[in-house]
Amino acid sequence: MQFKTFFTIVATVLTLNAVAQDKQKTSGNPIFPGWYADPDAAIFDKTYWVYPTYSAPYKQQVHLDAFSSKDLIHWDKHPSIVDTAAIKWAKRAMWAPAIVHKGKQYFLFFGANDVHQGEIGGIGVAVADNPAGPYKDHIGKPLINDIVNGAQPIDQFVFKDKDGKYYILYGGWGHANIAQLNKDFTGLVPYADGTTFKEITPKGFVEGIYMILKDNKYYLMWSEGGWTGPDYSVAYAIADSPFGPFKRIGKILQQDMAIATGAGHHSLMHDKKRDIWYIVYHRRPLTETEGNHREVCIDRLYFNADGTIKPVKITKEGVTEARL
Ligand code: FUB
Repeated sequence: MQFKTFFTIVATVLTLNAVAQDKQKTSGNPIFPGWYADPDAAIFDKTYWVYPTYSAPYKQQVHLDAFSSKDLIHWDKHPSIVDTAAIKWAKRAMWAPAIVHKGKQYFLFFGANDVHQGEIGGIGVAVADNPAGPYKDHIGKPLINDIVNGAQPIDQFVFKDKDGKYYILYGGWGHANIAQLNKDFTGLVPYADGTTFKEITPKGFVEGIYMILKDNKYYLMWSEGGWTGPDYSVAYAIADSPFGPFKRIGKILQQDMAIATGAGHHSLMHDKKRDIWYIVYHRRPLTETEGNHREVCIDRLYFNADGTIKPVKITKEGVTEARL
């Protein structure tokens, strides 16, 4: 064999190897197998965590799983971190968890029972000593049971403000409320005017509320459209206070007919060291039309220089390996 031919073969093999290795170094989408939705993502110590809804018929939604990763590529499943055996009042439809690490404990807020007025259910809170649980019922009853301001008590998000106060933002059926949590998350603290709930519903809001504080601005995000359909999506607003007013700016996440439909109900992770923002969300493969066939995916989220959010490009590749 001529030296030139040998050199070409070696170079080709090395290139193919490099390409293969590069391929391995992206998460791919979905990031873990199975039908899951409404992911709440968090970083605890040097580990990424995702807490999704188990996406199945309501009567089969009697538990929640969690997933963890050290590198965004390999994800470990933590099965049944909480279930209806641990939460006696929850019978079905355990939905959309929201995780909070406070002190030495982890609090997992969730919705249960697809509650309607006069029924038992709504938003509950469970507690554990580590992020993988097992979680126990924190108060033995729903934290928010009633329909207030037309908001179904589901899809909560817990936001820590810069003054250290914790707020619970929540709501389905097109209405969003904000209430202040007490210090040990066993109840709500009325505002100075004597009310406990303030409605903050922005135009287009359906469910799946989320908030971040960035550069002293409050970014409110939410899902629009119907979760079983292709046009489910995420929009946002920016305000100077967690109470708004929230004027809708535009969509940040939606279907891409070349990739997937029904992209919505998201959460964010911020890698502070690298200043990288990740959006974790669910979407439906192009091959599927069944409402519950939803998968958890990850992509990058970017801000413009003026603080607005660029529309997310949803991908098949996901994100690159990143150890914390
Ligand atoms: O997964 C159950 C429900 O679907 C959630 O609570 C909604 O936000 C929608 O994603």
